[in-house]
Amino acid sequence: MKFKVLAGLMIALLVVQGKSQHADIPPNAVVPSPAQIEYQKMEFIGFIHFTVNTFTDREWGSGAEDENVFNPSELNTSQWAQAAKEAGMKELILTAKHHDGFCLWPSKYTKHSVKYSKWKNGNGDVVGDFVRSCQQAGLKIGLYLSPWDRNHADYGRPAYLTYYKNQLKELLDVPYKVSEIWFDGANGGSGYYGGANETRKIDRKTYYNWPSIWKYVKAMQPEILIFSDAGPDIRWIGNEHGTAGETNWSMINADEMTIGEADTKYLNSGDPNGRQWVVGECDVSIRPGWFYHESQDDKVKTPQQLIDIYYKSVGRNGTFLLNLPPDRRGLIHENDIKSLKAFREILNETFSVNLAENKKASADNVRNNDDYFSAQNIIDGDTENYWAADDNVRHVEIVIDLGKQTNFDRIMLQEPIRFGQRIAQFSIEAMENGKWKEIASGTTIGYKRLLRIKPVTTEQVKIVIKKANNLPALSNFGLYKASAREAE
Ligand code: FUL
Repeated sequence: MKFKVLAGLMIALLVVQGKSQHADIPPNAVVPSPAQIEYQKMEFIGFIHFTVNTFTDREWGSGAEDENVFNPSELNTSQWAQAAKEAGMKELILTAKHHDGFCLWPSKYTKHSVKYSKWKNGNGDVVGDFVRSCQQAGLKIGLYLSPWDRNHADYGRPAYLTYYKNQLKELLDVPYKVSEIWFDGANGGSGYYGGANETRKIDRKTYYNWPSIWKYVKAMQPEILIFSDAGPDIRWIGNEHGTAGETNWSMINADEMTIGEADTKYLNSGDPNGRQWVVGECDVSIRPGWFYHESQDDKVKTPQQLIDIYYKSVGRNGTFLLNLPPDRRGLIHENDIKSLKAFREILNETFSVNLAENKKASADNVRNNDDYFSAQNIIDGDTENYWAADDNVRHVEIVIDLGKQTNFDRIMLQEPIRFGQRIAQFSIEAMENGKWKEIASGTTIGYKRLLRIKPVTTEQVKIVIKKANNLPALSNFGLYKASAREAE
């Protein structure tokens, strides 16, 4: 009896609030975790490559570097965080330890760290400073701890794994949230190895026992997302140019892969039949190298090059991870900041006005003919609600009436990925002289798809969904006019 009264009250409350209850669409078998959805929504994040290499002018340190070479003159992690924030990045990932083994925090387990350098007389802690600066700027925190360690005497033997786990504990068993941990695929080979100066090969399949490391990491940071060639949460996109495939599924069969021996083509496009949701992350440096080299001061990517990468990463269902390597002062160089700023301005100019917003949308199929799934949902400025089709429908046309002749050259589509990734083929048409004409086409959409086309002027646009692995759904659609500066 009590239950009935309570249920009645709850229904009354929903009615008063003007809400009705609807069953959402049935999800696919493979869907992202809430943390993976949050991750994709960030779109743009940053990498900081900084270590002894910055001072020795190398990309991979040998492990034999004298700790004293690490001596930034004006290190300011707030400057990094500020630059990242102003550029619209939502997270920063720092190389706490790169392949050379030098630790940017005073690790208890080695003498190869900031503690044994001249910098701040051994009292400095770059990781600590970095964490505080990210927190102050409202950025999520990510850490890179190279599995390969060219300094450590035990690398290649079981004892090194104890060392590696101890380091993970130092970095992750902390009272704040670490959002991402980066496990690089480069592994084994020549190194200093405590003076042995030899080549050490490891068995990539077994040496690290990755599943046990992942478990260890998640016990300390339950919501952390783990990056590697093979996930389990975030996958490498298969190249270091920051570009996802034109077709990019968020699913792969990660459980069949070996970290460090990945099939880069497979990673680049994902797998429509993949059993795990493993988001693609598109990493690239703003300079030719991952570490700062003075000789590359005039080789910083232009704002236009960065924009191009944005379309090929975020615009292809990936996350854009851009590296900003601090210089020997410990600051992100002026040239990099200048390019980054212009990149953000151009993006803002292009995407500030959605020319389709609040126009009229109608679909030839709306699930249950219910307004909850109305086509209008894709252009109402709300990215959470969505349009969806009936169970057996795979081909749908949605017409957007813009009300007047409108000129645009950028198109944006989004799927409500919490239900899985569904659409496999689509095209966009425009009404020209009383006839529909195809102006763009694509395969996957996923979290976000951006298309660049030649300028079109029309009053009506049509989205044609041609193939999907389940009933199709869309959460957002946009038409934009690119900033003239995109082409500078
Ligand atoms: C690679 C590393 O070998 C590079 O030095 C860099 O850290 C890049 C992001 O990943 O595998």
